[in-house]
Amino acid sequence: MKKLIATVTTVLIYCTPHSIQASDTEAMVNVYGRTTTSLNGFWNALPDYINSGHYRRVWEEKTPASKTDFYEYSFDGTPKIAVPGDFNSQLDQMKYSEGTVWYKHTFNHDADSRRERTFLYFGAVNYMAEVYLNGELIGQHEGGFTPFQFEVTDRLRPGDNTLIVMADNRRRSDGLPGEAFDWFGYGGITRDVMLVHTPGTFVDDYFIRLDPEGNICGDIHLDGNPSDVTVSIPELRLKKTIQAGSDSIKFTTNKKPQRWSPANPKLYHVEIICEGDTIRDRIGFRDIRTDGDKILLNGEPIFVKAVNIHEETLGNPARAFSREHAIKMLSYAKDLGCNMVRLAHYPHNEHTVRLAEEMGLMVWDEIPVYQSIQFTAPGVEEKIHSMMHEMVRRDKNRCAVTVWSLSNETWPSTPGRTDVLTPLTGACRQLDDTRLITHVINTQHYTDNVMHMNDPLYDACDLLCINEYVGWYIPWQGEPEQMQWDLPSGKPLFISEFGGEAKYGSNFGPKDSAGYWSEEFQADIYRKQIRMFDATQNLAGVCPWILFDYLSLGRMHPVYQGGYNRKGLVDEYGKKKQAYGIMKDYYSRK
Ligand code: GCB
Repeated sequence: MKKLIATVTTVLIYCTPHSIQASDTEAMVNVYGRTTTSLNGFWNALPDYINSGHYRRVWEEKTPASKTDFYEYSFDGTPKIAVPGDFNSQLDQMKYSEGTVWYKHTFNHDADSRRERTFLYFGAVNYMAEVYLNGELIGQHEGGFTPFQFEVTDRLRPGDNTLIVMADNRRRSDGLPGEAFDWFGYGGITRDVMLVHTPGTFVDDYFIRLDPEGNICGDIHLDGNPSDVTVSIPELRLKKTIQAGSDSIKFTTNKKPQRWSPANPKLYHVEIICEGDTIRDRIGFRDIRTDGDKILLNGEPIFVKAVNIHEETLGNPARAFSREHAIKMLSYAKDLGCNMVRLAHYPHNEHTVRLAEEMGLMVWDEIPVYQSIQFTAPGVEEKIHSMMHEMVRRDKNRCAVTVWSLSNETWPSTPGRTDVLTPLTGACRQLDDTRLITHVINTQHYTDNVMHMNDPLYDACDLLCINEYVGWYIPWQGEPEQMQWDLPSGKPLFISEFGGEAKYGSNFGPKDSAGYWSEEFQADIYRKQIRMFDATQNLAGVCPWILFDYLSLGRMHPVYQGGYNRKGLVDEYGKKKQAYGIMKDYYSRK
C-alpha cells in the first residue's frame, strides 16, 4: 500500500531512460480506459474569502451538540456548483477573485461492486488542493493542470462517504506560474473526478512507441506483484506475452505499423493484459525529429502550421474541460488549416489532447514555467520537475504530442533560470527521447531590421522558438522581406508567437494606429508578418498568438479590451476577425 500523503514538492525522481516510476500522487495513465465511478456532479461550495477554513477545521463538519454550541461555517445552505467546472464562472461572489473554496460531495460506495483496489482521481484542481475523505486528510497536490490520485482502498466505507476538497487559486511567488501571468487563473475542481477500480495488480503505466528502426516497442509498469503481461494489437496481428519478472517490463517487436500524420491520423486498438487487469487504448505511431534546420515527420520535411490556444470556453468565459468544448475549439484550428495546436501555457485537459490526435492535429504540450518564476526559491526546482513528470506521464502515449515545451519567456538574468532549465531538459529527454523538446524564448534584440537570437537556453532546445510581436510591441525597422535573422545555426526556426490586438468590429478611430484596436491594424500586422515569413529561408513553422480572445484582467482598456487579451483571430464569441482569413490563406498555400 502506498503512503497516502505526499505533495508534488517533496518528490523528485530521475529515471533511467524509459524506465517508469511515479511519485505517490502521480496518476495512473489512461483513466478513461479503466473501470471507474464518476464523481462529477453538483457539489456544495463554501467560499472562504479570508482563508479561515483551516482555523475552523471545516472538514470536521461539526454541528452543535448542546444549546451553547455554534460553529461559524456549514456546508448546508451553500450553493451547489458543477464539478468539473471552475468556481469563478459559477459563483458570482468569486467572479474575479482568487481565493479558496471548500467543496463537499457525498457519494455512495457499493462495497459489493468494488474491485480489490480503489483510487480517487482528480483530472486537475487549480491550484493547491487538499483532499479530506470522511473527515481525514488523505493528501495534497500543488499545480493546476495535471492529474493526481490517492489510493483509498482502505478508507472507503460501504454506504455514504464524504469528500471535502479545498481548492485555492491564489497566485504565489513560488508557484508555477508565479505571480504574473497573462491569463485568468480559474480556480476550483476544473477537471473530471472519479473513483478508479483496479485489481490487486494492475497496469498503472505504459509507454508504447516506435524504436529508432520503426518497430513497435514499449515499457509497461505494474502496480502490485510481478505478473505475465500480454500486449496485443489485433489489426497488426501482434500478440506478445512477456514473462513475469519485475514490475517494470520492456518489450520489442518487429512490427512496423502505418504512421500517424495530420493527413492520416491512424490509431490502433491496443490491449495490455496482466493477471486480472485489461486496459485498452488507441495508440498511433510516428517519428518526429529535426535534421539541421528542418523538422521531419516520418522522415519528410513538414512546415508546422500551428495556432496558440488557451483552455477557455467560447461565449461564456470559463475553464474548458470537456470533449464538447474541445470539439468547438479544435474545429476552428482545423478550419484555419492548422496541423498543430500549441496548448498554451499549461497542459490542457486530456479530452483535448486525445481529440486533437483523432483530428490529425499535432499537439504542443507545455508546463506553466512562465516568465517570472523564482527558480532559486525553496522547492521550486522540484515542483518544475514534478510538473514535467506529470505532463509526460499523462500524455506520452499520444503520438500527436510532438513537442514538450518546458518554459515560456524566462530570462537569463533571473537567478537560477538557465541552471534549472538546462538539466530539466535533460531529465525530460531521459524520460522520452521520441519528441522535440523546447523552451520558448523572447530575449532577442531587434536592431536595424536584424533579429538577434542568442539565449544560452537555445543550446538545450531542439527548436529555436521565438515570440517576436514585430508590428505590435515593437515597430518594424524596415521592410518585412528584408528582415535578417542572426541565430544559432543547425536548428529549425519556429515563430511560436506573433500578432497584435483588435476588437472584433472595432470602428472607432484611424485604422493605421494601434491605439484603436481596429481589425484593419491587426490584419496589416499579419500581412507584413507573412511577407517576412515568405522571405525567411528555412523557417520551420509559425504559430499566431492566439486563436480566441481570452480573459486576462491585466488588459484594462475599458473600451477595447474590457479584461480581454484581444490578440485572437476570433473573438470570445467565435466571430472571425479579418486576420483570420489572411492566416487561413497563408496556411492553405503552405
Ligand atoms: C507573450 C506571452 C503570452 C502573452 C502574449 C501577449 O509573449 O507568451 O502569454 O499573452 O505575449 O499577448 O502579450
